[in-house]
Amino acid sequence: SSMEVLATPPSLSPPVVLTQDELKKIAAYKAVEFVESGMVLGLGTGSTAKHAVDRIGELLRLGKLKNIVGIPTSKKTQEQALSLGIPLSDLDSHPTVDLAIDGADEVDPHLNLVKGRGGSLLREKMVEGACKKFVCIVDESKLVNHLGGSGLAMPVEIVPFCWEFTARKLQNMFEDSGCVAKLRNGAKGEPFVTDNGNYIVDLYLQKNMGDLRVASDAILRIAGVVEHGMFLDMATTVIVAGELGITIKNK
Ligand code: ABF
Repeated sequence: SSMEVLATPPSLSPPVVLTQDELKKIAAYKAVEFVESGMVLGLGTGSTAKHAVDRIGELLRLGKLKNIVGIPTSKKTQEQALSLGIPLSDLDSHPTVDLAIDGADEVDPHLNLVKGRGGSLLREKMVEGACKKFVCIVDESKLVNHLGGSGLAMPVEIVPFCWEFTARKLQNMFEDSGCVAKLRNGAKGEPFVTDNGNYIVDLYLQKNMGDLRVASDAILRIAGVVEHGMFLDMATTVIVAGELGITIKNK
């Protein structure tokens, strides 16, 4: 007897389930379609942005992109870009950036972001604040209704000097939201140190912090605070990769 091979009707074929990393890569590759030769590019940090930087390196190597100048948002991305042969510069030499591509930890319906769980929020905010276009790339798990309401951290970069004093001020400022401020630790339990030699305090909130602009201004008025991870009104486009496809949201 011979074996009969039956073609499975498409409607009965099992759904292809993409991993979170595959979704990140899909969003990243889509964003790189916005890159043109000659651009000054902000290069993001994190596992999603890493795919975009890899892709930019690949297109340069293939000669499909030319004359790119990359502005990295962290030492880690700087190393990655150097290993890919992407020419690099900085904001001192290139104060205007054409396009930045970077990930996020949370995205709200107004395209406001929480960033900084990867620890690079200060350089990201400087570079992305200098961009004509900032394309944020995420998988659908990053979508939230309210920033900081997901029980996850709202990161704040602070100077190491008397960090407990600054952390306490932050916690007290948001006590109505049930805020607990925790110093972020590195792999060996020592304080995590940012690329800029600072510490990070993660704010864990039980309720969202109300008006984000008011919260942002209040945090920045504390003297020991360097910057926080709320990126309000900065993303011009958010590319979301989900199981059902890609969604592009524009400001
Ligand atoms: C950077 O990387 C950070 O702003 C953010 O904290 C993080 C997101 O990482 P991933 O893409 O790995 O989720 O974009």
